[in-house]
Amino acid sequence: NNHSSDSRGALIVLEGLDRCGKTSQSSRLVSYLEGLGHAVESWRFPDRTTNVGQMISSYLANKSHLDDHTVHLLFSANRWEKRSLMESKLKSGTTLIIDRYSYSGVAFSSAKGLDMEWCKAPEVGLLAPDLVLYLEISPEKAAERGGYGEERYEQLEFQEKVSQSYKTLSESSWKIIDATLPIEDVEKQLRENVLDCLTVCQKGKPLSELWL
Ligand code: 2DT
Repeated sequence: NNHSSDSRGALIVLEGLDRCGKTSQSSRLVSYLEGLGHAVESWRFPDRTTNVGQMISSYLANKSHLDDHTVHLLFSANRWEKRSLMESKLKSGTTLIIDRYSYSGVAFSSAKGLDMEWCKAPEVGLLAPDLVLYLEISPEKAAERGGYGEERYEQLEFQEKVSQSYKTLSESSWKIIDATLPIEDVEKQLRENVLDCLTVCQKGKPLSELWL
């Protein structure tokens, strides 16, 4: 491993439908990287701990009602309020594993019928991920896993639309992982892709901004 202090951390994003396994895979990934001696943190969006995040959380719990455009901009603002911390962590060598990012923002809001270009606009200038790992699962299979909660969006018909939006949004650089494989196989593929990405970042790949 190259732990020279001048190499930056990598910005790694996990995306996918609800129940695709993102959250448990991201914590496994963080433990794995820690075990290898990397500086790494696990983040997630929405970050419900901020004031903006609390507004989002109450909306998701159906405790408040907000116009679709308004909540879209809150999700974006929730990323903007973490941007400078994100940049300083990365520059000081910490790798960030992020559970959902701008792609969730655009996929979920456009699934409600908002224009995709309009949805992308407030994300312009946020840091671009070095790697997007998409955990692919059909909405039907995800639903079979059970455990959809009570939150807004956790319904099959809506997840079908989100799945379509992700397809429209997906870029050739995304690593598409079959999320229906056994947990250990998914984990192995994630590890391989992440280690490759860390190498590229350590070699001096510059940080860039959305929307690429
Ligand atoms: P979690 O269940 O992962 O906490 O997500 N969402 C998320 C959006 O609609 N826009 C966004 O920008 C982000 C990051 C996805 C809560 C829900 O919020 C949705 C599921």
